[in-house]
Amino acid sequence: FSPNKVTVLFVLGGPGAGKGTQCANLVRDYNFTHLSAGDLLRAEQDRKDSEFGDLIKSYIKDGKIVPMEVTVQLLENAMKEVVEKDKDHKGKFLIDGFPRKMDQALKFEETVCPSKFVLFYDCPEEEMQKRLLKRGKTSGRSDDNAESIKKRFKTFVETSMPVVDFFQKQNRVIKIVATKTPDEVYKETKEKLEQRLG
Ligand code: UP5
Ligand code: MG
Repeated sequence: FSPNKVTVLFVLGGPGAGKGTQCANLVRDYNFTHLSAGDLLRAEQDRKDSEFGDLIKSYIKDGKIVPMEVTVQLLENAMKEVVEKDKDHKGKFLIDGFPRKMDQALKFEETVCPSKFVLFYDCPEEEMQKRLLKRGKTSGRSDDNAESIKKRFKTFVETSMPVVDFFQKQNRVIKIVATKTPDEVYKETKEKLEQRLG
């Protein structure tokens, strides 16, 4: 993927910060293709002949980061598939929930494509926990329970925040308050995004 031809935005934020919710809005209004690393991993985990199924299952339940080779490959394949299927694709991608470890960030930007910038949804743990426990009643996600949520938060603080800080030092982060209503969060997203995209 040539950086002149594609626009990749990373979408980061703690578990339950609202990444997926806001990506859906951006897809509707800006014609991005949304790729959630977590969704791709869950799909791979459920694929019958996947050699990584069991590994992914245990990493997700423990809130740990699946070895980067797996995730980077899934993302790259998904991007290629989209572009091959749609000859008019403008190359606009939202990469949601990735990169959440430094090695992934470096690997992706080196071997796939650099991102233009990062949308970072900032939300306190208390609020994220409330949302995830509520969703857990119906989501069927193996990691939407108190024990896994605690582990996801720990991984986020120790492993994923350093990635946000890394991009922040390069002035590539758009930080958005994620505690308000989804509509209000989206309003701030739009305003800041348009400022940045010019
Ligand atoms: N909600 C959303 N916005 C709200 C708002 N403003 N006010 C009130 N409620 C709001 O939202 C979560 C819930 O909150 C929903 O019920 C929503 O209605 C409500 P959502 O938009 O789904 O938030 P999101 O940030 O997308 O939360 P998600 O649970 O998807 O975050 P995670 O980052 O934990 O999950 P992800 O799927 O990205 O990753 C899961 C696991 O996969 C990781 O823990 C890890 O084990 C693995 N993984 C890797 O190993 N490598 C990767 O690169 C990526 C993932
Ligand atoms: Mg999500």
